Amino acid sequence: MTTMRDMTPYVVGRAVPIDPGASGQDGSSRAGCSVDSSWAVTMLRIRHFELKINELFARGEVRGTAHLCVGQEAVPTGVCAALRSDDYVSATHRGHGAAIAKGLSLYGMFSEILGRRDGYGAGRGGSQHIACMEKGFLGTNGISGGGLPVSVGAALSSKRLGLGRVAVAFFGDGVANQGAFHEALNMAGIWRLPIVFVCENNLYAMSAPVSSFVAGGSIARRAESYGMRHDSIDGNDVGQVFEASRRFVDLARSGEGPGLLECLTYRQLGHSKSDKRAYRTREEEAAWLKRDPIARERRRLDGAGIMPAADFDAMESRVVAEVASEAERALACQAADVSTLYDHVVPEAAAKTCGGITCPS
Ligand SMILES: Cc1ncc(C[n+]2csc(CCOP(=O)(O)OP(=O)(O)O)c2C)c(N)n1
Ligand SMILES: [Mg+2]
Repeated sequence: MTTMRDMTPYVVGRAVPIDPGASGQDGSSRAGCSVDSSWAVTMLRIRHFELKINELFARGEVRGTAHLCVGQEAVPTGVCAALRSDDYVSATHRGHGAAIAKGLSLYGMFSEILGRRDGYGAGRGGSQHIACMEKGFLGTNGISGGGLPVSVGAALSSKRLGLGRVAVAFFGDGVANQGAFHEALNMAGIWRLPIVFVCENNLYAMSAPVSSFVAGGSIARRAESYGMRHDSIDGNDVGQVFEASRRFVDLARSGEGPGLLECLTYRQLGHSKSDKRAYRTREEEAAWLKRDPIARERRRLDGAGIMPAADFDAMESRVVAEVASEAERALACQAADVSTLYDHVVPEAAAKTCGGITCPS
């Protein structure tokens, strides 16, 4: 009998792009590297936003749950740096980083997660329902895989209306076996849509290691079945993520069809708030901490003579102060108005007695 341990190990190497001419660059190239510290600032803002949410959660200020992307910051940062501001992004349940990288404000995000009126959904949606159409941010999503068809629709509208916009769909490794994933890739493939599917492969779906649930040993290579280019890269190297994203986004925008980019990364904290992380070892965690994307960018900026480490640390302190002050502002904001709970959900006439539930007025 085959046990989980006997299974083919997950391929953590580079997959072969289907169209080497179009996307066969060496991803380790630093040619497109940020010459300033803008990627570092974005990653620091994501990191300290998430740590603040963690703190607010412990203080009982955040209702429900929260899924934090500490350790994965290079993926949304590098991908969104390759996008135009009017491009579309759909994110996952672990989507705060994507929202920040797409330009949403820390204040609006804190307010939403804290259930305040100034939140992106007036405080009604929380962590899993943060969206901002003006920024092309189609939403975080509590349904695993729920964002993929949404981004396919956005890409279809862009193509049909000739808008020239590209859609990105972030998804976790745990989504690669879902019907929505295969349907979305198939539609994008047959219609040659301007979309890039970005897998944030953090090696686990809750407690399940990716090697135990991906038949065939590679998520990236599944793209071949749908006739699209793919690549598998180091998702903790923001420069590499940017380079690969730029290639895929540019090809999609110029009518060359969709692609799947798999970014290998690691979530440093638990899946959500009550996770003791019994399914992985402290040694494995320590090894990945050494590959922390922010520490790596700090070393790169220092080594390249762009920003000395001391200046980086001062910049980080400024980000910490900014995050703290935005959180305080959001805490001071009025709580969501419960009587508006059904706004935008059901027609106004039915709102007050939706499904027999009386909406408090
Ligand atoms: C359709 C659906 N099935 C199951 C869940 C429960 N669930 C929430 S997160 C998660 C695991 C997701 O793993 P992955 O896609 O790898 O993302 P990660 O949490 O690692 O970022 C599951 C199964 C869900 N939210 N939606
Ligand atoms: Mg995962």
